Parts: sequence; structure tokens; C-alpha cells
Amino acid sequence: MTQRIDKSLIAEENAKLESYLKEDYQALGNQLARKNINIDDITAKAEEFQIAVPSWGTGTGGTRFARFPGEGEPRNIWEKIEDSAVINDLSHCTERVSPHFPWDKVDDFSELKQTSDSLNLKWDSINSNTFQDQPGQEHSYKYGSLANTSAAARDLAIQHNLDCIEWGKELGSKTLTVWVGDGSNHPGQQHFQSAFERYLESMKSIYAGLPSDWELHIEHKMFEPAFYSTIIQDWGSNILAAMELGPQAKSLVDLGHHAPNVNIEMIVSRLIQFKKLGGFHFNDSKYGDDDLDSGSLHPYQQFLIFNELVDAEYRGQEGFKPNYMLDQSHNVTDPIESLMNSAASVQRSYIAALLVNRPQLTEYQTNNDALMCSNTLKNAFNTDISPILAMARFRKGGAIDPIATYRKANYRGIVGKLRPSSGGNGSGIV
Ligand SMILES: [Mn+2]
Repeated sequence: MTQRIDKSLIAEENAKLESYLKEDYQALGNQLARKNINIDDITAKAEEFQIAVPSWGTGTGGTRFARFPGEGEPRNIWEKIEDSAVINDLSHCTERVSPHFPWDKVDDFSELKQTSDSLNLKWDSINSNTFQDQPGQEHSYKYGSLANTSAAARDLAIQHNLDCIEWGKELGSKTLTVWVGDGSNHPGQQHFQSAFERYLESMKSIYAGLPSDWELHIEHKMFEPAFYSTIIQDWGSNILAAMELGPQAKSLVDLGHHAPNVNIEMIVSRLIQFKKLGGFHFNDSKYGDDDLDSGSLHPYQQFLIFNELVDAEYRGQEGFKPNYMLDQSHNVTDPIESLMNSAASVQRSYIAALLVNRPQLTEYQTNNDALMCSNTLKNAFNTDISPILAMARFRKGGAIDPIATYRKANYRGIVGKLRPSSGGNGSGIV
């Protein structure tokens, strides 16, 4: 039987907070009205906002050293979408789940689609996995997949991506996201140009199998598992590949896949300008691809990224419709709590960016008034829009306080008894 959070519990918990929320919402509404912003217009945007959760993020992650499994963590895709439904029922901004194959492969995809429909969930981008060998795999990916020197290994990786498209069609997905770990650990190990040519050749075969209403998203990452060179190491190689493949190929920005202190918002602007921004994997990091909770360390950077995204929305940039997704690894928290917190954090950045006075900013920029440009952004960023997020959830039937309501429901305690550990549950860090 599928476990859910009881709607009456959500209503009961909301009843305790409703009057306070209304007071805070009114106060914020008055504050925004002085800036000629109608709070209900902004709340309507918050209600529309959606960010996908990664199926693999519902399990406990790990590091290269160890993994400490959590109580009642999901053991398969059926339980992962059960947890995803809990996240969405409380947050109401995460109606899409992004699967990873072959981790989430099932025998009957129509059954999986029926189950996800019954949980009010949809399917986001399909993620292929050619960064590890599957049991009994004939041609190893040890020396790469799409760029492997072995044509047989490349063909296997191409076929897996084509299979992913077929499975995605059954689920109603419209995007394939490709990240490969191909690269080298030693200078001289790999001929840079030949390897990139092999990668592009393989990607062309995948692109050819793409339905006309699908997009192919290419994810770059600076290093790991290859520690000297990686085939798509940055947005430069990424956009080159996307341009070479065609209009349905776009770049995907994972926040943790850059060198520390890189100006990611400017990369986002460039990709928007050349119609190559496919989507995001949101997370946060201190040192590298840490996969920490979104906004936990650099909320201002996240806001600045949304400042670019909202600017494109405001200008009505043609064909602008990036996919938003979380891609995190939860090692010490309950993944459901981290994903709810993180979805709200990204939603917060979006809403705060909507508050930027753009005509005013343009005027300051034109007059080279650097201080007031900065203050205009800070003014929006520093506005506590929590009541808007809570009201958006409340109006859609979610929880005013998702974490408190989730804890009150004792969901983890209940599924802990129903899901004895299977031992080998894999949660990748990608
Ligand atoms: Mn990622």
C-alpha cells in the first residue's frame, strides 16, 4: 500500500499557523505595495513555479569513503516516487521526478506511469548512466563510454541512450540528459581532439534518435572521476557540442560542476543569449562537486542566477524555457526534508528575483551607478518573502510549514518498518 501524508493532518497543522501567516502576508503585502508590487501577482508566480526532484536524491547519498544508510530509505523506483509524492504533497512545487537509468529501470513502464499518475507526479528529464558498468556488461566503460577508443563500447553507450529515449517516451518525458565521466587521469593518456571527435560522433547518433519535440541536455563537469581531463569539462566544450549537434541540443548547468568562485550567473547569461540554456541541476558547494543542499551556502549566488533567468523572462526571450531540477546528495539529513528545504530555497531565489525593479536597474546601469545597481539587487534579495512561499503552498493544499508537518506525520518511522534495508541500495553522486 502506498504511504502518503494524511490531508487532514496537513489541514490540522495549517490551522495552527493560518492566522499568523495571514498577518505576515498582509504586512509583506503592504511593504511591497509601497513599491507598486501586488503581492498576489507574485504569489501566483510562486504557485506556478516547479522544480523536479531527482529519483536518486530520495535515498541517502554517500562519499567515496562510505555511505551510512538512513532508516526506511527507498529501495527501488516505486518507493522513490512514493517519497517524491510526499515531498510534492507538502511543498506543491515538485510535481516532476527525474529518473536515472538503469537504476530506475522497470519491466513495465506503463505500470510505472500509472502509479506516478495516481501520485499526481509527472516525469522530468531522463538521465542516462554510462559512467559505470552493469553486471555482465560485455564492453567496459573503464576507459570511457561515448568517447571510448573501442567502437564496441561506444556503440553500447549509444544504444543505452537510445533505450533511455524509448523508456522516457513511455513515461511522457521530453528530455534526455547526458553526463559522461569520460576523460583521463594522466597527461598524454588521451588525445584531446580525437576523443572529442569520438564523443561528438556518438552524440550525433543519439541526437538522430531524438523525437522532434524532445531536447538533449548536455551536462558539463570539471573533473571526477577523470582527474586530469574530462571530455565536457566546462560550458565552453558544452556549448560547442550543443552547437555542433543542432537546435534540440542544449547545455545543462549543474552548480557544483565548476571551479570554485566561477561566475556561474554570467555563464547562464551567455547560454541564454545563444539559446543554449537547457536547464539546471541545483545544489550548493564549498569546495567541488559537494552536492550540498541548494542555497545552504551561497544563497546570493543562487539569487543572482535567478536574476538572469527572470531578466530573460521579463524581456520575453524567445524559446526560453529551462528545466529546473535539484541534484543533491544527502548524507546526514533525511533526504525528504533536504529536498523540501532545497525546493523552497530555489523557489525563494526565483521569487526574490521577481522583486528586482528592472527599469530602475537599467537606468542605474546606463548611468554607471554601480552602488545603486548593487543595492537594487540587494534590496530584492534581502526582502523576506517567506510568507509568499508559505501562502503559495497553503493555497495549493500544501503545508504552511512542510518540515514540521512531515515530522508530525512520522512518515520516516512508518516506512522504516515497511522497508527493511536491502543492503545494496545505490544512490549516485552525479
Ligand atoms: Mn548533475
